[in-house]
Amino acid sequence: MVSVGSADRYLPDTVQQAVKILVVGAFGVGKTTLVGSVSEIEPLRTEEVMTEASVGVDDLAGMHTKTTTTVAMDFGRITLNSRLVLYLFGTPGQRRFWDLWDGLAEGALGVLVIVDTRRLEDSFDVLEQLELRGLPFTVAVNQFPDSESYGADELRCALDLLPDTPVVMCDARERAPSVNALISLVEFVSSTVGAVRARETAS
Ligand SMILES: Nc1nc2c(ncn2[C@@H]2O[C@H](COP(=O)(O)OP(=O)(O)OP(=O)(O)O)[C@@H](O)[C@H]2O)c(=O)[nH]1
Ligand SMILES: [Mg+2]
Repeated sequence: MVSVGSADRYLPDTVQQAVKILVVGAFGVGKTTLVGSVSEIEPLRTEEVMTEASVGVDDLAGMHTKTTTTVAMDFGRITLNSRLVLYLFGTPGQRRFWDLWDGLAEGALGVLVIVDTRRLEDSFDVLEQLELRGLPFTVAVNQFPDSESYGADELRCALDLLPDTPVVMCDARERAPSVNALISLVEFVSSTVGAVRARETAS
């Protein structure tokens, strides 16, 4: 988590636009970690210790250090440049909490989907949910030490994504690659909105 000085708690006067971004992904892909890595304010977390009730329900393979799970949401903030601030809303990964998505997604401009390539199939339902809601998204691949590395095109194909969907590599524990993933999403959303406006003007 980045250290938070009192100056960081207040938005610069230059900020003109505040944008809501949803951070989604399957169970344990690193959503809470990423929000914590990039947030300039103390992130809000709703972590609960996983109990025996989750045994056989939540697949902890490859996540030996994971002892808690998000039960409501993560919240963080990042001032991306002097004019633009992002409010990040991380969703719970476990299916039984997916009903919360609708509320969290309301008013979101775009979605960062975190994917763990060791369990790619867990991401299919998540992507389906986004397609149902028609939200623009970028895929951030959270690299774990034992993850195999795949190219962006290979992953686009495996996840059945549209050719222009951005796929970026990141390490959710590191601020710089996580911020880059968010920048990629904002650029993608801006270009999508720009293209729609251009089509509307032309017709
Ligand atoms: N090695 C490695 N471990 C990571 C990385 N990102 C997260 N972790 C660890 O993986 C586990 C999962 O991280 P979380 O951030 O809780 O994942 P989540 O997606 O928020 O999980 P849920 O909210 O339970 O769905 C934690 O134990 C993290 O310390 C990473 O990039 N590399
Ligand atoms: Mg979480």
